[in-house]
Amino acid sequence: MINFTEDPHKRLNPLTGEWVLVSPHRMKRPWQGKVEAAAGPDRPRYDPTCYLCPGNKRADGETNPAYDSCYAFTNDFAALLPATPDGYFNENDLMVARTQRGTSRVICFSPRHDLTLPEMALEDIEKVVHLWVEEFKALKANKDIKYIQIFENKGEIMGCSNPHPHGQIWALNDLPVEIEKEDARQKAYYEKHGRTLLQDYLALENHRRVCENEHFVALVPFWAVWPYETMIVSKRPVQTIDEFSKEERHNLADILKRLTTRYDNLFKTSFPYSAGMHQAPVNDGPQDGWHWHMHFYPPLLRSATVKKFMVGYEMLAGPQRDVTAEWAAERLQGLSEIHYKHV
Ligand code: H2U
Ligand code: ZN
Repeated sequence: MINFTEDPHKRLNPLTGEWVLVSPHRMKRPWQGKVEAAAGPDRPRYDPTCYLCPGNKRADGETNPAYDSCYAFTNDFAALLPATPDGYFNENDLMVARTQRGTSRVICFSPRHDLTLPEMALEDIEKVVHLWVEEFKALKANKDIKYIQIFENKGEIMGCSNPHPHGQIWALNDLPVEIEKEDARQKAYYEKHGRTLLQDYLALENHRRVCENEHFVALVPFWAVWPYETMIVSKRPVQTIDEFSKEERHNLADILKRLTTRYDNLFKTSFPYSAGMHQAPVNDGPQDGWHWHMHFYPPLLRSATVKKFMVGYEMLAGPQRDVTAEWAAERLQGLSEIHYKHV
């Protein structure tokens, strides 16, 4: 037996096989819980110096079209290049390297410089979902590509270079580290049980659901590391985003808007995070066990300005948290789905 609100314990992340140390008794420390709105100045609808705004020149000299919904282009400073030849290096299994090939796309969510996902109209978020699907399909058509990472890095605190609402897609000929872990765990679970790991987790998880609609659940996973970490999981065990029906895509836009609105309302600030989808590898045979989901990793702890740092024990030994996943879920459950700027 574990007293989850008293006993220090560790929790297993079944998707990665990693553990998080939870120290719930530390929640009894004096708690200020104050809401300091980080006073970011209101941004203009259009910024002539922004390289993502419609009609503006980018750093490499290209000009964005006068786009009026969402817009994708190949990253001018892509981390991966399409023509890198195969290369492998191994010195006594101690110095090992291999070349990586692929591409990187930038996705502008909106022509409006001043918006973010939660502030965008539902039908405009739906257009972003459709664009993700189109991009995914186009990237997958290249048989060299084995994995497609769709993500958003939001907020200065996350090192995001530009406040214009945007995300990225990196596609490459190999499986990244996090995907390798989830790939092995999900496939092993499926082999043993004949159902996906997340299908069975969803069936168990009632406590930590934040919000849901017909096709998706947003929840704080039992094994969350970041204070307000969440996941969006599809109710249907779909492997990749292009398998979603029109109705599911609409529902994905809905759950994205609702979850990110709750996030903004938590500290009455444009809530920073790194978020991204995890989905099955492509062009690499059957992927039974893979279940589409999206992770949100927000760094904020107590207010708009107090950030959690993964340092000390966490850097050297393993992740740790004080507030429990249940506590965080309860706070997120209690928030409005009307954006604080709109009330
Ligand atoms: P992040 O802020 O999430 O890093 O995304 C911005 C990306 O936009 C970044 O990867 C690219 C950067 O390389 N970029 C361009 O492709 N063209 C530009 O003119 C500036 C930035
Ligand atoms: Zn802009």
